[in-house]
Amino acid sequence: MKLRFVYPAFNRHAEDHPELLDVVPCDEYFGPPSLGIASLAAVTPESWDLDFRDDRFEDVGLEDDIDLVAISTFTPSAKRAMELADAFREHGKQVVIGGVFPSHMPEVAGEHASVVVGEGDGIWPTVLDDAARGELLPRYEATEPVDVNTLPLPRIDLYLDKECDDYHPSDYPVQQSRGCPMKCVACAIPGSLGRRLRPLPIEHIVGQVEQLAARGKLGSLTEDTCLFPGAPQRHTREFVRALLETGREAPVSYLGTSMPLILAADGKLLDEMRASGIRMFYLVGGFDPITRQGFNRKHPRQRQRAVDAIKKSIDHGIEPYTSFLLGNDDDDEGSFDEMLAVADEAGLQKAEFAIRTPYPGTPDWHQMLAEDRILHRDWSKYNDANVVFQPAQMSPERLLQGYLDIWRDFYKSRQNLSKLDARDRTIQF
Ligand code: B12
Ligand code: SF4
Repeated sequence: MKLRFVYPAFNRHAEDHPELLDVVPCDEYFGPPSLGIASLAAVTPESWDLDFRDDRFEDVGLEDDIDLVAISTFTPSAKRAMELADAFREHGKQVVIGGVFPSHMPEVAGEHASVVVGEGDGIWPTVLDDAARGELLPRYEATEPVDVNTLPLPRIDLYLDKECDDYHPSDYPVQQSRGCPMKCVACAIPGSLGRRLRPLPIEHIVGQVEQLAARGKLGSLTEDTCLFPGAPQRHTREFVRALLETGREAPVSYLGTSMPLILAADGKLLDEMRASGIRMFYLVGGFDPITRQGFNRKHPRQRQRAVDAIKKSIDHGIEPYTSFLLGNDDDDEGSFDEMLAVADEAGLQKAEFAIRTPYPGTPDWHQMLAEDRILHRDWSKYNDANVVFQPAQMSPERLLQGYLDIWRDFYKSRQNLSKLDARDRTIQF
């Protein structure tokens, strides 16, 4: 039986706004897919002959002889995913779709394909058996959280083997855990990967890093949950010590976290991270009280905490690449300048700017729906580079203009970044 995984295309910031390429002195980063396909491929029985197509730069092969097409999508690629599902069905193929978007919008995705809701790994063999008999159900639901101790390493080779002149990411995601018990307003994870934080075994995380290092790649440590106080931080310390034991600079591009977690982190752990070779934090903004309130001149304490978090990271030798989310309800037209002022005061070198987007499955989505503030459901515009909701304190047009201006204004005084080496001057936008 033949199985084809498909990763649908979506627009990044610089594709929707090419003018950004003229004002940002960094190289734009064409990133890897999520680990969704690599994870499912790893639990696919050998009786299936599988391959993978990346719709962003290659033909998906509608005419090919395939028994099952498996599409993985998050919201920015959902429109394209559903178009592809329709096209494959028109060519007589069975199609199943999974990922963050179908997990939260099964009734929408279900008009185009069989849908898997939630973590796919556990239910995948059942889906494959049904497909082999030509009897796919309209919907599958992962009822039990996957036991992370049983997970094989993701088949990252499927992605690496696709690299070409136009597509050669330097890093690939490494998962340290599944699920999260928090309810951050802008986050879709508790809804798609479950509310229980399940750390992966240290050997598994090290194994993910090593299989990338063996192919000359870096791992991006994507889970902000790894710096939660208590057991998660201890788990991370153990992982960092395993990196230190190798005696070489860790093949890691960045560790994703947030300002409150940096402030709460044990300074010794940050030093050990730096010693192991972790050189950058990806500081996600807009999910926590500091970045939701710190830029409106009404919460001086939160503003100061933002400055302190960036400085603490710099003091420990770890570059705080910061993602600012624009358009929170507390933000007004003065917030753009406030963000720039905080960045300058704290000595920030690199940042990205994203427009708040109420993704389906997040508390933000439910709030916007209840307040009738969703402007449209063109999912291809749900990518942090367009305004899809009615902001509380400005017009959608003003928010979009503020987003374009702040990219320009932030990088105006940082044009020297273009002289850094490729690793240091590359950012994702
Ligand atoms: C790596 C990553 C990326 C990569 C890859 C994107 C992608 N396709 O997911 C890149 C760097 C491109 C990216 C970009 C963005 N990302 Co991102 N990203 C992640 C991250 C950190 C890890 C993804 C991952 O590997 N997860 C692990 C795998 C195993 O989980 P999974 O993909 O969900 O797959 C499981 C299930 O969903 C399911 N499944 C998945 N596919 C399929 C397919 C089939 C057929 C089946 C049966 C099942 C199935 O089974 C899998 C195994 O259990 C996640 C957070 C997270 N922890 O998941 C955010 C996340 C996916 N990103 C998110 C967002 C919002 C973005 C951005 C839009 C904004 C931003 N600032 O980050 C940008 C794009 C902006 C732009 N315009 O360029 C949101 C998505 C929200 C949503 N509702 O869609 C997430 C969930 C973060 C969050 N906290 O909410 N991201
Ligand atoms: S943003 Fe991080 S801490 Fe908040 S719910 Fe999502 S994964 Fe959990």
